[in-house]
Amino acid sequence: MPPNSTQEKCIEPSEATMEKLVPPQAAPREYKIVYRNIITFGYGHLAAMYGLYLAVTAACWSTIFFNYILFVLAAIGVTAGAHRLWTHRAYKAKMPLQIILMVMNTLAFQNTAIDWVRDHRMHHRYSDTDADPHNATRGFFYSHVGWLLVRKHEEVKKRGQFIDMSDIYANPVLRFQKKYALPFIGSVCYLLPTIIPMYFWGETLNVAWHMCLFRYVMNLHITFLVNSAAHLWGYKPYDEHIQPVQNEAVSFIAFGEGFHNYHHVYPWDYRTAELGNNKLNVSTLFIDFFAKIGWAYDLKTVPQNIIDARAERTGDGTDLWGRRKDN
Ligand code: ST9
Ligand code: ZN
Ligand code: ZN
Repeated sequence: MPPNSTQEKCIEPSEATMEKLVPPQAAPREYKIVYRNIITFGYGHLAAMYGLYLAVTAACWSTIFFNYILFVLAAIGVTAGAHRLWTHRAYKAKMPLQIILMVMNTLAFQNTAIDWVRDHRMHHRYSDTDADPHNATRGFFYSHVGWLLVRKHEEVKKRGQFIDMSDIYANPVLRFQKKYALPFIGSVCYLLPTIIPMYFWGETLNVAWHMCLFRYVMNLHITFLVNSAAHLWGYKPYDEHIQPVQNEAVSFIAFGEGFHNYHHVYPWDYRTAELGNNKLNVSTLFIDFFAKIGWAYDLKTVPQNIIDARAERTGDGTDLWGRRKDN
């Protein structure tokens, strides 16, 4: 019998149907290994370790300082850009700030921001299930880096079709980054950070290249810890029924992104934490600075009484620093 439109409708589940069916958590699956990624990640890690060795034994101070600045800029390009602005729309940014954040985000090369946002919106909608690209119920290694070494679970691809990405596909700054991904990311993340130390202060190619890779791999692993450690080890002051946790160590090294129990309860809060203005939340300070000069606006937060009531109702009895409230 030839297919007709009624049959096609039966085969293609609607968004409403998808929403009703909860994806399984870590159902048995066959991993399809992507050997290209094993090789590139393998090389990247060996080169980064050599970069660390050269940083200690051979690099100019200017090269070390330069890479540290790039590390900070790249991190904020992920936290304030891809994460808080583009994925969660937790604040709005004028065009000059969007361009600055896009360049900083390119420095971090975590795929294009468009693909990053798509995966991260899936992560929030289907947290810790097979439709979450880095499903932490599959353990530390999978949620940290393993998910980038295998083909994605079918649940991600199937349900991902229904994620609303219209705002992102319409964003000219992000379309530019995607359209020119190869030359643009190649230049901003690798080429310029290698050439600048050689040209301006006479660093060797060997040191400049390997320190560039060390900085890049550090940025990656710190980001990965939000997907792994901040879904596995910590406390849950806001909702004890979900897997994401508050992890202070991750917050400190990931520029304020380790208050992850809070973030999964209130993803639209631009601070990603109950208290934004503290030393662990450099990304919030960055956004606050641009709000002062008018380039960032409509910063969203959650009223304190709502946070307190929710913590009282569903939290595990700790405060935002992990201390038991009844002590
Ligand atoms: C990298 C990733 O950078 C980093 C992400 C980190 C995320 C962290 C989040 C943390 C929270 C925030 C905290 C920030 C803290 C920052 C602190 C900083 C110090 N929805 O992907 P493909 C479909 S890795 C809908 O190839 P495969 C779609 O049709 C480094 N649909 O899947 C797509 O086609 P198209 C650099 C989806 O083939 C098609 O599937 N990057 C979705 O299974 C194919 O997509 C690399 O090395 C979705 N979510 O391959 C590359 N996903 O795109 C690594 C897929 O045309 N990645 N579809 O629409 C890969 O090689 C591949 O993605 C793969 C899977 C092998 C992992
Ligand atoms: Zn998460
Ligand atoms: Zn998020």
